[in-house]
Amino acid sequence: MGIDKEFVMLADAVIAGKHIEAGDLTSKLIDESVPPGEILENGLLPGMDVVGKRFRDNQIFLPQVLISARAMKASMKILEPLMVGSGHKMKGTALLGTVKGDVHDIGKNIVSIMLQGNGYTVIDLGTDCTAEKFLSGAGQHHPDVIGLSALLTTTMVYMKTIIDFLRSQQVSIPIIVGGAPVNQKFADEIGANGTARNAAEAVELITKLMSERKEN
Ligand code: B12
Repeated sequence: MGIDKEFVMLADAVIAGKHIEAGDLTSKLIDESVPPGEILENGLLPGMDVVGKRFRDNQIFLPQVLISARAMKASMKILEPLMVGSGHKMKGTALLGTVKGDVHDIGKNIVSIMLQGNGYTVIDLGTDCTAEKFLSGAGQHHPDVIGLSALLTTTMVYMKTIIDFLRSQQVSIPIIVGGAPVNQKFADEIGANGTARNAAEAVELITKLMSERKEN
């Protein structure tokens, strides 16, 4: 069977929320030496994209989205160790979390995996994170960058609260923001040090911010 057909089958498994099938297809593609990044880009993300559009158009409802998310996560669990790699010198530490009131974590987890795959250490605070949680995470782990994720227009506004709070507590490291509703204009308005539309761009942004910090 052609790889393209298998990508379509994987996307379909995510759309239908078949987590066992999604896991099996992912393992099969790995066995066929397909790079994990391609499995993510060509199978999982297109599947989740369809889910998002159907949810937006009221063709499916929350339970279906949840089982699709579970299928996506079953596959990501297999891809993650392969994408993260090991043994090489770490470039820096990123502290990531989804902001208060928001439980969406698939995108943040992909950013985390891509960063780790590119030699960064990631401290993941999880979802529904308050400003205080980011402050204590920063104090404990001394990250080089903090990344805030939000998927809801109602929770993205809390990003400004977090940034203002961290700055008031003398946390001066770069803070970046991301998630589907976030754009450059919003990032500028709330005083973030940058934003990225996807995980690959997030890695580029963080690498750029790190090299700027080293220069100063
Ligand atoms: C899956 C999903 C869910 C799942 C989440 C499961 C999970 N564990 O994450 C569940 C079912 C729980 C859910 C719940 C809800 N959801 Co929902 N959900 C989605 C859906 C379909 C996909 C999101 C996703 O995972 N996308 C795939 C990932 C890979 O993309 P991403 O998150 O954008 O991440 C990428 C970039 O944004 C970026 N990025 C992400 N984070 C960061 C961070 C940094 C620092 C950087 C630099 C970059 C970056 O890189 C990522 C990787 O490339 C979206 C639709 C959509 N198209 O976005 C709706 C969506 C986000 N949900 C929506 C809604 C309304 C809800 C609910 C309020 C529904 C309800 N009535 O209860 C609840 C809210 C729960 C809560 N309090 O958070 C709306 C939001 C509308 C709005 N404008 O606010 C959306 C847009 C659907 C819609 N069109 O109506 N949801």
